[in-house]
Amino acid sequence: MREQGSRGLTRRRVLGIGGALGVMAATGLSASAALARRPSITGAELRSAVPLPPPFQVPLPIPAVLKPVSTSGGADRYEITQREASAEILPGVTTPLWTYGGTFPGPTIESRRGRPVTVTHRNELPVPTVVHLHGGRTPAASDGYPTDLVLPAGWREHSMHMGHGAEHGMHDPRAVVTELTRDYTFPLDQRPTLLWYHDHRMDFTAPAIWRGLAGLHIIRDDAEDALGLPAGPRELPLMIADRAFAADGSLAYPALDPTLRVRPGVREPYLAGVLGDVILVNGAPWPVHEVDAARYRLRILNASNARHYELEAVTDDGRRLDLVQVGADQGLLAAPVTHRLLPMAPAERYDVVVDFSGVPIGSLVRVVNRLGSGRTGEVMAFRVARRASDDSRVPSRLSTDLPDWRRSDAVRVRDFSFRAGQMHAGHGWLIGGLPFDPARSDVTTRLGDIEVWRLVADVHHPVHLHLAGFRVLSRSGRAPLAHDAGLKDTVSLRPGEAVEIITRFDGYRGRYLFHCHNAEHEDMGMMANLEII
Ligand SMILES: [Cu+2]
Repeated sequence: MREQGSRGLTRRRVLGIGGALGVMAATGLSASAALARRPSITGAELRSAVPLPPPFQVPLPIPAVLKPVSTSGGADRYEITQREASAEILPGVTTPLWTYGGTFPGPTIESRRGRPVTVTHRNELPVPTVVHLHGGRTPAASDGYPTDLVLPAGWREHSMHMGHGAEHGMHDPRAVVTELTRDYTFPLDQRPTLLWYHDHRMDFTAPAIWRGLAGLHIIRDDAEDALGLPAGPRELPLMIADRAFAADGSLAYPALDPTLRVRPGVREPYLAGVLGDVILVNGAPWPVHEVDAARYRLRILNASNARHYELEAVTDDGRRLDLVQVGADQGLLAAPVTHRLLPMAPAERYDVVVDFSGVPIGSLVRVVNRLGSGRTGEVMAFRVARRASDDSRVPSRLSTDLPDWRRSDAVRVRDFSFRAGQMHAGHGWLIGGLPFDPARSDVTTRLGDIEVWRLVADVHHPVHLHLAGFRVLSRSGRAPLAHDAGLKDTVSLRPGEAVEIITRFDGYRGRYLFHCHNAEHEDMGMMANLEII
């Protein structure tokens, strides 16, 4: 059955979604907002209980690049300890975090295409963890399947003592569980791009990322280096994430079990997603960064659990600067695409060049979020500090290796709905009417097969495939949007929309996942197995 697009959505059909409307009512959206063609927000916002700083005062931090512990044998080895740490995120406020290596974001790993990397993660946190390299073309054993837990010291004894050894995620016979450490090996035989690593533990991904378990991983190659894009201090990674702060300075999160040990889930008003009222970039609230009047390459990641953004770069005199997109989730576009407004769903990345050369010295360029209101309408600012020479360029041809799969290449077409529904007698988010079950095969495909998938949404769902990049073929029967260009690994399904994607399941055999990257939806069932044989 071909699903109707948003424009064909009748009132009767919208009401038929039922469960989703219940969720929206519970999250405080009015019925008219729920019935609107494009509700701009999926989720409910937490309010911080500490004073928030004025915008554009805190300098933009750049996450440190991690040094390998060894580079011998044609591979780089890294070590990261997952541990509790504190940071002063808001000026004068101490915030306890769960971190990779003591910082939020975690350290950035910089790699060359095709040069393998092994990261030894050591879990010194109080709960099990799982590391997933988002966007990585990674063998299944290192892809961070949600039940492939790394247990902290003493966890088994504690679980038996507490009598919940058979808790969620512990009854998957295929799970490969390790104690204290695990080596994750990434061949990185893939197009250069900005990846990110984050926690992916069964049932508890959303609160773990919220507490700080996220970092960047950049892959480069000679061809990209030769393009002449802005580089060095004029290439900036920007990890955007919203958070909220409790009165004691900790990160507020409406977990049913604040220890994140036993009972998953969030309190009812937040079932559609948890939003914060503070916008962090690289872990700093509404930061400011001093720039030359020159071109900059901004490598933007939306690392928020549930918040969508529509970004604009606005000058003091109200001009909107061009956002020249050179890359998508999975690397360089064929040719630049110029935007004024950049919609970003959770987990999407955009690689854009912004030219500050026409901006008066001493003035600000604010990055604003058109989907926000009040404080969430601001993201960060650039202060144009000085004139400077600029030998960077944006070539009209960026890459020639994008896959050009055609509909007629596909050996099969699959349909998946992403909708609210019932799970364990409570609220869930379902794919094809089912909540996630590690023991169930949802998709089995052969290595090398090309498939077309039709994805249909009730509310916003950013859908992510592990292992395979894909291209967007259509949105509700129409041509893709300008920002769908290139090779993606996460596509934003908008409310009521049907999106077709095409991909080739290439790389490795094994058990992978596809899921919604609204992290709360993901924890409430919206994942499915992808078995490549
Ligand atoms: Cu979702």
